[in-house]
Amino acid sequence: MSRAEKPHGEPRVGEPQAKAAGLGGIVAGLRYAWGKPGVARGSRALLRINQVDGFDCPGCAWPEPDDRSRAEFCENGAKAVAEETTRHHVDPQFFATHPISELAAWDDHRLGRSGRVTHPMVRRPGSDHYEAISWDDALALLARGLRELDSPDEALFYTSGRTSNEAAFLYQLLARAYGTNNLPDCSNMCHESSGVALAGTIGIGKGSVTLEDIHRAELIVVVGQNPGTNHPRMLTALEKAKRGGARIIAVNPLPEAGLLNFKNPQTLRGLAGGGTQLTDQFLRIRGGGDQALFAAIGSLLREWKAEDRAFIDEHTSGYAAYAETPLDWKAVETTTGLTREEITEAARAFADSGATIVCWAMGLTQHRDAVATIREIVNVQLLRGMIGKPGAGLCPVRGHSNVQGDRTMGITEIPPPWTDALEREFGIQVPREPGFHTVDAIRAMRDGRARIFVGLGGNFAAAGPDTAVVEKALRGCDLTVHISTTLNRSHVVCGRTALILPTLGRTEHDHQTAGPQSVTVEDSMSRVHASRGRLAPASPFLLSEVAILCRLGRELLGDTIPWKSFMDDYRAVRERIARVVPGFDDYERRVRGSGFTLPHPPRDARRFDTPDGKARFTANELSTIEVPEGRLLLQSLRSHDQYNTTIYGLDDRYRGVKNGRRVVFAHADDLTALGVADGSHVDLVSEWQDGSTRRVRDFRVVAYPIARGCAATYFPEANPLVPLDATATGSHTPTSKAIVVRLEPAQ
Ligand SMILES: Nc1nc2c(c(=O)[nH]1)N[C@H]1C(S)=C(S)[C@@H](COP(=O)(O)OP(=O)(O)OC[C@H]3O[C@@H](n4cnc5c(=O)[nH]c(N)nc54)[C@H](O)[C@@H]3O)O[C@H]1N2
Ligand SMILES: Nc1nc2c(c(=O)[nH]1)N[C@H]1C(S)=C(S)[C@@H](COP(=O)(O)OP(=O)(O)OC[C@H]3O[C@@H](n4cnc5c(=O)[nH]c(N)nc54)[C@H](O)[C@@H]3O)O[C@H]1N2
Ligand code: SF4
Ligand SMILES: [Mo]
Repeated sequence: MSRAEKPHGEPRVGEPQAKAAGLGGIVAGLRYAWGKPGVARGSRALLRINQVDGFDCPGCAWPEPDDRSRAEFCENGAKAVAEETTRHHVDPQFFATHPISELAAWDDHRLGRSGRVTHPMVRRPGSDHYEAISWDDALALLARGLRELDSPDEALFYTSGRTSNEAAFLYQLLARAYGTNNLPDCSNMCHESSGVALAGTIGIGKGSVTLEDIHRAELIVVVGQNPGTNHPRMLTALEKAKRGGARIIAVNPLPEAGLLNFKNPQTLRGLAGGGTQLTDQFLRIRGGGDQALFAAIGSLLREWKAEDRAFIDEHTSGYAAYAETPLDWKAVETTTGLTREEITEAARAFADSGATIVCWAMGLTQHRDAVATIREIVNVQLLRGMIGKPGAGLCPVRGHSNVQGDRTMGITEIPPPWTDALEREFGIQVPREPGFHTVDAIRAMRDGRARIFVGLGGNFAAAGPDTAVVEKALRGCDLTVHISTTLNRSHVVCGRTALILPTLGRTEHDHQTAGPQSVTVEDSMSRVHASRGRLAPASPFLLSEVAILCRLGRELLGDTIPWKSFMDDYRAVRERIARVVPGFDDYERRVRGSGFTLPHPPRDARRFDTPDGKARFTANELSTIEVPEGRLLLQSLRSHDQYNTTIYGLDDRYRGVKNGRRVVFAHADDLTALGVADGSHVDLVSEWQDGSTRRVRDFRVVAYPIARGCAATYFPEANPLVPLDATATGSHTPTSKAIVVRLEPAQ
C-alpha cells in the first residue's frame, strides 16, 4: 500500500440532509475562508470573486449572471479561494525537514493542507529531498532535458483546467513548436465523452445553452450531476427557472441534497426560510442506466407523435435508422431499475414542454457507454427540436473554471482545426498525427516511450485511474515537472529528477513589465471574460504561468517566437489568439467588462458543421454493464469537502458523513443480501474482465438510499480500483463511475 491508510479514526455517520446551502452553507464556506488566510485577506478576496473588475472564481465553470449581486459566490467558491490564499507555506525548510519518501506516505488531505509552494524546487537523481533551485537553472534543466530526448514525442505536456486562456495558448504553442501533440488534459478524464458525442452529432463539442436559457426553460432535466456540491450557484439558476414555472427532473442513483431542495443563501428568504422544493420528479436510476432511459423516452415520444416534424425535416439526418431501433422494455426496466410508469411520466414532461434543457456531468461521462448515452440525449432533444431555441438545449456542465477555455485554446492531443493558421502565424511546423490522451500518456510512461512529464496544474498521480500503474509510470520518468500552486501527491510521486515550479493563483496580483496583467477564461456556456487578481502573491519567488512558459519557450526554442513580448504584456498574447483562433476577433476590446459569448452555430442559427450540414440522429445499440451475482457497481464521486484531489476537510455534510472519507455507500437491502452489516468495515475489490483484481482497504459501510445494485465511494481514494484499460468507448475516459466490486471483510 503506497498511501497512508486509515489516518483519521472512525467516520461518524448521521442522516443525509434533504436541503442544500442556506445559512449553514455560507457559514461553512466563510469559516473555512476566514479561518485560513485571516479575516482581512479572506474577505477582501471573497468580495472580488466573480465581480466585473475582480477575479474569476477558481472553483467551477458555472457562469456568472449579468446582474451580479455583491456576494456572488458560494460555499465552495469560498473554500477554493481559501485554499489558494492559505497562509500555510511549503518552503525549502519544509522540504529539508520532510524527505520525499515520508511525504509519499501522507494522504492527499495532509499534503494539500501543507499549503502553497514558495520556491522553485528540484529533486536530483538519488536524493530523497527537494532543494531550492533558481528559476534560470530550473528552466535550463527542463529545456536541456527536452532537447536531449530522442523525439519530442517522448515528452508529455499535461494541463488541468484552471489554466488561463493565455497560458493555455502559449503552452500548446510551445509543445507544438517543439514538435509534439502530446497534450493530454484533465478533460480526457472528465467531459471528453460529451465533446465526442456532441461534435459527432451537432458539429461542435460544447453545450448549446446560455444562463438566460436556463432561466427561461419549461423543463430542466439534471442527469448524473450533483450541483449542490459541485456547481452550487446552478441551484440559484434552477430556483429562478422554477419560479418562472419550470419543471425539474433529477436522474441520479442518489437523492442528492441540492437537487431536492435548495435554500438560496443569497436571499433573505433562503437564509431564514424553508427553501425551494426544486425537483418535481426524482428518478433513482441504476448506475449506467441512462442510455436505456433516454432511448425509452425517445421511443415514447415517437409513439406519441410528439416530434417536431418541421425541425427534423429541415435540420436533421439519420431519423429513419434511429426510429427503427427496437426497444425492449424488459431490458430498459432492468437496466434503469425504474418502472415503465416512472419513465412514461418523465417522457410526458418532455412531450408537454416547449423548452427543454438537459444538463449532465460526470454521472454520464465516466461510463463505458458514455458517448452512446449522450447521443441518446441528443436524439431526444432533436426529436423535439430543442436546439437553437430560447430556453432549450444541451448543457454539459463543465468542471474546472477554465477547462472549456483550455480546449478552445488548443489543449488537446488532436491538432486543432486552426493548425494551419497557427503555423502561418508563428512560422512553425506542427505534426499532424494525434498525440497521447491521458490514458495513452500513462501507457507511454509505463512502457518507457515517454520520459518527461510536464504538468501545467493538476495532480496527475492522484487524479488518474489505476493508481499503482500511474505511480510507477511517473516514478519511471527521467524528469517530472509540475507548475503548481499548492503541494500535492504528484510532487512526491516523481521522476528521477523532479521540479516543482510554483506559480501565482487567480486571486493574486500579476505584475509584468507593462504593468498589472489580466488573464481571460471561458465558462461552461462559452462566455469569455477577464480575471484580475488583487492580493499580494503567496511568495515573492512565484512566477505567473505565462511567465514560466515564456521563459521556458525562450530557453528551448529561442526568440523566433517573441516570448519576451508575450511575457511583458499579455495583450500581445491575446492579439495572436485573435488572429489564430476563430471567434476571438477584437478580443482585447470585447473581453472587457462582462465579456462576450463565443459563436455556437447550432445555438445561434441552427447551423450544424457536420459533413452533411445536418444535426445527426444516431442509432445506438443498447448495451448494459454485466454485474455478476454478489457484486455491486461502484461509482467514485466527490464529497462536499473536496475539490477533486484537494481535500478541504473530512466531512460530507449533505450525505451525513463526518470525520472520514473511507466510506462506501450501499443500499440496505443489498447489504442484507450480501451479508454485510451497516457500520462494518470492508475492503473493496474490483474485478476486471481480464481476471485481474484491485483492492483498497478498510472502508466503513454506510447503508444509504442509493439505487439497488449500486455503491458509491470517494474519488481519489477509489482510483486504485479503476483498471487503466477500463475506458469509455470513443472517448477513452476512465470509467470512474462503473467499477464492478465485491465487498470483503476488511483484512
Ligand atoms: N466543490 C467542488 N466543485 C467541483 C469539483 C469538486 O471536486 N468540488 N470538481 C469540479 C469538476 S473537475 C467536475 S468535472 C465537476 C463534477 O461534478 P459532478 O459530475 O456533479 O461530480 P461527481 O461528484 O463526480 O458527481 C457525479 C454525480 O453523478 C451521479 N451518478 C453516478 N453514476 C451515475 C449514473 O450512472 N447515472 C446517473 N444519472 N447519475 C450518476 C452521482 O450520484 C453524482 O451525483 O465538478 C466541478 N466542481
Ligand atoms: N475515480 C475518479 N477519478 C477522477 C474523477 C472521478 O470522478 N473519479 N474525476 C476526474 C475529473 S472530472 C477531473 S477534472 C480530474 C482532475 O484532475 P486534475 O485536474 O489533474 O486534478 P486537480 O485535483 O483538479 O488538481 C489540483 C492541483 O492543481 C494545482 N493548482 C490549483 N490551482 C492552480 C492554478 O491556478 N495554476 C496551476 N498551475 N496549478 C494549480 C494545485 O497544485 C492542486 O494540487 O480527475 C479525474 N479523476
Ligand atoms: S458556483 Fe462555481 S464558479 Fe460559482 S462561486 Fe460557486 S464554485 Fe465559484
Ligand atoms: Mo472534471
